[in-house]
Amino acid sequence: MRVIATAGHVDHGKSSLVRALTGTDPDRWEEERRRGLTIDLGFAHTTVADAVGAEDISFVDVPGHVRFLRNMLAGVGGVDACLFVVAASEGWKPQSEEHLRILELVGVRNGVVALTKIDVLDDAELVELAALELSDHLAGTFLAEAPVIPVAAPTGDGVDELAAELAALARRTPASADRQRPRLWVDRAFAARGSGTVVTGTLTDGGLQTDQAVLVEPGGRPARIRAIQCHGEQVGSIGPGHRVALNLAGIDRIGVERGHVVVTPGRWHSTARLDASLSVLPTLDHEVSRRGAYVAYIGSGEQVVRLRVLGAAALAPGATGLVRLHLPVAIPLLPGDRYVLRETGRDETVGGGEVLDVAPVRPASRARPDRDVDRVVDERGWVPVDELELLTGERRPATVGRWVAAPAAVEAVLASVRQRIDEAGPLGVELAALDERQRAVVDTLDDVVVEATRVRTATTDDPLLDHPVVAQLAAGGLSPAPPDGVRPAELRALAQRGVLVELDGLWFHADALASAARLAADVLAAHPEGLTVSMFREAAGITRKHALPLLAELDARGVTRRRGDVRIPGPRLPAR
Ligand SMILES: Nc1nc2c(ncn2[C@@H]2O[C@H](COP(=O)(O)OP(=O)(O)OP(=O)(O)O)[C@@H](O)[C@H]2O)c(=O)[nH]1
Ligand SMILES: [Mg+2]
Repeated sequence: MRVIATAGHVDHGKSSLVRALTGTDPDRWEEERRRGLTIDLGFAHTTVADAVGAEDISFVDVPGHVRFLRNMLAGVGGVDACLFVVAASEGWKPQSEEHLRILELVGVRNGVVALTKIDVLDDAELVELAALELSDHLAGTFLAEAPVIPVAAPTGDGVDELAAELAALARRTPASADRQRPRLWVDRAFAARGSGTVVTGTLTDGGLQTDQAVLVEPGGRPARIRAIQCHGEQVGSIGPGHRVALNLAGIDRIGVERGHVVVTPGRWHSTARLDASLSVLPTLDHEVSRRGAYVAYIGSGEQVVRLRVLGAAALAPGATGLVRLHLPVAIPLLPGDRYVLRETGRDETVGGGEVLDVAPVRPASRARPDRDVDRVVDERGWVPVDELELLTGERRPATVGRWVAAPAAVEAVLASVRQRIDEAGPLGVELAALDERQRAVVDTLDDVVVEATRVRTATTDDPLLDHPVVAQLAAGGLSPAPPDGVRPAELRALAQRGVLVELDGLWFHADALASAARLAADVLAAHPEGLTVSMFREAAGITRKHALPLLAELDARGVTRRRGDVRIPGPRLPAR
């Protein structure tokens, strides 16, 4: 399935072609049919075929009249390709030019051209001439190499050839990718018969299914998908790249309108401030600065924006530069989304571009946005993996802990940790005294030793660490025999290194405390009412002699807390 928008000057025969190809009149409104004019978007679908095979296509039929340009802009947001229409009898007209520019600005890269009304000319040479003139206008644009099909809607001449070219177009146009982050720009919203709200739009970037929880932006309004229709048929689920109607439960029709967006929770970053590129149309007769009343067309929406040119005061016609846009509401966007900028005072299309940063951190005076994910990481220093995906659309493996971190930012934290460890000497630093980022970089240091709850500099030649008493106490677990064959000074030094612990005159390996803490957590999970000494003794298989000092130490370390005869979880109780 590919979604194809029509485009071209008013009255050049767009809707007639859609009707000839699909059997459906895209002009839905009585007023449109009476006036013979498309006012709002129309929709139709069909299967077209050529010698290679059949393809399903959906049309979004747009109005050509300049007064309804905003409807045209709402229609071309999520489409895959275009059917560009020029009447041979009329030639190139203002909205031929403007629609072509807009299609380029919104990123459409594939299309077929229909040279319509050849029956009016009724002269092969004149048609040939019209085709030549047309190719001059298309030169240098994305339609330069597109097939041009002469057609006459009333006689049906050329319609089969056009259908075949549309099949080939559908095949060479890449399908909307499934990125597991569905987004549907609403182009129509109405109340369903019975109950609920129905929205329609072109679904991109991911699939949806019935009963799924969704958000309607702006405002993050929760709703549930009650039913999905694709081309009038009820379906349980639908993939990206389709024209879709959603029946939404839990949200009032009032307040849902064209330009709103349906997304899934947690998969999109909504923003009211963004950095973007701006290519100014070469035909504009003035430069673009922050002065002006601007409207940005993004997706199916129309946003009044404030604009600031970055790194310059103004952009000249034909130039491409950087801008910061401020929107009145936050909408779910990603770098790579396209927009068209219009100036409402002069009622002209100014240009358009690509979203580069959906959450700029630098002030406008220093911002130099681009699509580079490394730039986002550098500017932020530390970015959680999930957040980076929301900001850039790209999922990268974590470089440290749960973060993608900039090398310079990691260096800074490394330096601070190293200094703390060095200053602490052989005793080392309590891990709990470090923050989450510092703990994450400790794991990347190869010349430190993490022992139980402490980290210290690795002393490469430290014969004491090989002392048999260490292994002897480790083997003793929670009830080790008293150390023998070791001098008190050696025991003290090992205690300083955090290898051994002395509690009430009893010696333990430092790991014994970690196991005691885990044991306490296990017993507490089974006995939330509290841990008694005898419970702990039985679980550990030890006597009071060892149990009492171990429990007292757990209290002291905040693993447990004493409340009368029992102990309850403390802030440092290990997670199970
Ligand atoms: N003779 C002739 N008339 C055509 C042809 N195509 C369309 N028409 C007529 O031209 C008029 C406009 O056609 P539409 O299909 O409504 O044109 P449109 O491009 O959709 O117009 P808008 O949507 O308002 O921009 C209608 O009266 C059509 O019957 C054609 O190939 N030959
Ligand atoms: Mg029309």
